[in-house]
Amino acid sequence: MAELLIDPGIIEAHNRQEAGGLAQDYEALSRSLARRGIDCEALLHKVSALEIAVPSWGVGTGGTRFARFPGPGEPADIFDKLEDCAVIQQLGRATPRVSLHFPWDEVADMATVSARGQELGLGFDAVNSNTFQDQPGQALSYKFGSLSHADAEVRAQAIAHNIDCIRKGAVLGARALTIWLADGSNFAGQSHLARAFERYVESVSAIEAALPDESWRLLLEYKNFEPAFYATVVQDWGSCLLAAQAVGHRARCLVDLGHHAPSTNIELIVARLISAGKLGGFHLNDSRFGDDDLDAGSVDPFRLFLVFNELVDAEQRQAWDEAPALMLDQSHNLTDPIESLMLSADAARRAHAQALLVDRAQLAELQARNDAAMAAETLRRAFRTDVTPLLAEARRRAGGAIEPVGAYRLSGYRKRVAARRPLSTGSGGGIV
Ligand code: RM4
Ligand code: MN
Ligand code: MN
Repeated sequence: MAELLIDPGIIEAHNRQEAGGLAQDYEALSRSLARRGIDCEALLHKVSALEIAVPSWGVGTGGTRFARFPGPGEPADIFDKLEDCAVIQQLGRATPRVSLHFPWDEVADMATVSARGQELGLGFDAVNSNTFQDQPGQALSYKFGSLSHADAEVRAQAIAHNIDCIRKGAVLGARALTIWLADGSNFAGQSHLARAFERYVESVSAIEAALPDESWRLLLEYKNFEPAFYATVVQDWGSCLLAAQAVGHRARCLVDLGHHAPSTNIELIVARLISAGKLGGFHLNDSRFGDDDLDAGSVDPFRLFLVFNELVDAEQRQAWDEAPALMLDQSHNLTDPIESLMLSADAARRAHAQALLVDRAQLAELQARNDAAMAAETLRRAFRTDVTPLLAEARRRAGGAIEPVGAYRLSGYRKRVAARRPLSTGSGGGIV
């Protein structure tokens, strides 16, 4: 039995208040779905099975390049972070695993982290490396790059760090390493565009060779810009796909929703990566301009739905050998991170449920007849369905809160941890 950080009595009291209304709403939704030939209970089971990993770095308060405004009771280390993640899971029941970032989550003995995760009922998802910052005492600087650096010694140092992350991940029971590369240039001519990419692929191949076994995955991120402003080495899904294909079958692409230019058709990229057998995972978040790292579904829920629509379609066509890993990657500058992460997990499940509601047989027919209006309407009809009672009922049955933010506020958790966690400082910019 996992250690529970929120008194179950509080969740029960909260649920008692909400249960009557939920029962009515769930019943009404079941009836209206039945009229469309959809079994609400079957849908609930599918939705309950969707798991999303929480980023360890997401439970701290983020910031912009200009400032950071710390919140009360911020986690000071990975053990505090795990506690916050356990609260998210206890109330929301959609996020049973945590994704760690090194060296941010460094401890002397990784087995202690694994043991604490077990006590809290949490597992571990992909581990993340960090060669976008210099660490105190580091021999060589990453100022001019890491895995693609012109100097072989810097590349060797960055490769060694990634291999060390794999070792740590193995202790935690993780099965993937995610690499996001900040390498790039700010000026035309600063770096040789083709050679930098070749060096990156060579470095990633060396890391791939160090994966413990066949079940491990190497998830490669791409990002259109920032911190490099002229040319980023892995700037888009095309470069990412080329790299993943060159490195081998354990290397896959990871789509971070915030790593595209505004108005990019992300679901089309998702479809292409599925066709190529190279869709490895997601970093879910939302954005209006760049890598804004806002809560998933908070800016454009229709886009999130369209991404999940491709996933459900691929699943039903059996178009992949394995489903992509779903992880959140957000930075919370204004909100309580626990609340934002619970809301984002809910947004992901909502988009998934809506995508499961698409009448695919009808859609295929309409597409074959080139009935653009009704094909679009078929998608929108699914998107417009309010599945809130279904998501709440899934949580309730799993022992979570009908309305997680309400129950969380009732619990006073943030105030409790603020009393014992040291206040963090406000200086410095945020994470990238
Ligand atoms: C990057 C990227 C990575 C994340 C860092 C903190 O923009 O999204 O996934 O590890 O930010
Ligand atoms: Mn990311
Ligand atoms: Mn990012």
